[in-house]
Amino acid sequence: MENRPLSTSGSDVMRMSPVQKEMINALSLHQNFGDSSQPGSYVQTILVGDSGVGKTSLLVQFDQGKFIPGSFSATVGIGFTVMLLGDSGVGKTCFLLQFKDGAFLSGTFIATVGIDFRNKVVVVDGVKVKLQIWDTAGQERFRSVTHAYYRDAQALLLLYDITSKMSFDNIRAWLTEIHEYAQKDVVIMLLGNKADVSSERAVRTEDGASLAREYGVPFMETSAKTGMNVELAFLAIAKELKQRAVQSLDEPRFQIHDYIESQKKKSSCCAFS
Ligand SMILES: Nc1nc2c(ncn2[C@@H]2O[C@H](COP(=O)(O)OP(=O)(O)OP(=O)(O)O)[C@@H](O)[C@H]2O)c(=O)[nH]1
Ligand SMILES: [Mg+2]
Repeated sequence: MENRPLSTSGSDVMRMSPVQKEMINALSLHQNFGDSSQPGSYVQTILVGDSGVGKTSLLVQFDQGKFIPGSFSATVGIGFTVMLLGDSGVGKTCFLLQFKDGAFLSGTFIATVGIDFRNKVVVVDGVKVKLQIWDTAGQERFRSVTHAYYRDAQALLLLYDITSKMSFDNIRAWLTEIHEYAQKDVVIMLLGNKADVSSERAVRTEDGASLAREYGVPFMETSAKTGMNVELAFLAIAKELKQRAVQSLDEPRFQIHDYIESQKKKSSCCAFS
């Protein structure tokens, strides 16, 4: 397949062909997929074409209503699906919004119904990696809906709330469920969210770390409010998935545990330690 010179200009999207515009319309229809609590009602659309024709730009234009100019970097694979899991109220939706828009929604808590999704393109080692992030409802009554989506996820971010012992105690049940429904080689990361609320801490950092060690998954504490470690969690996942997709022999294997340990910010206070 031909590789075009590495440049794309803002006028590319301005000069969108009728076919491309039609695709945007079709994609919009797909996004309004109606009752998101119904498994199987999500329609997947795959953008195909030569490297450099503008597939990722088209997706970003559709998703964010803007064109990001700058140097072209090729996309790895057709994108990866990341699922957010954990009890209701641990902060999954806020975590996703912080990553996607850099914003935090404080105030009234609106529980997610069924499942929702957002796209984000991240650049990892000079290549674009598309993440489709599924935000699931933590409430028990939506559990069967979530089960239907597990098999399509390449990575799972499993969250608990450091101010809720119960959300931490339920992590074992979540992991059992994951082993039952998810792909065998799914990338899992355990996250102790709301690390900014140190005065109400109910789960020690060491307890999170030791549970993660027991299951052999990476761990860190995060805050959807301050943004602490939010981007790092997704970047580490993207790096791992990208490495799996295009592993070159001369490249040393990416070590997600080491990467996280070297990059993560620790929460400033820990009530029990
Ligand atoms: N202080 C603080 N509050 C947070 C944080 N993350 C989420 N919250 C608050 O916690 C509540 C629940 O957040 P959501 O993101 O809606 O929870 P959820 O996990 O999506 O819940 P479900 O959709 O029911 O599964 C909201 O009131 C948020 O404002 C955080 O990192 N720090
Ligand atoms: Mg939610």
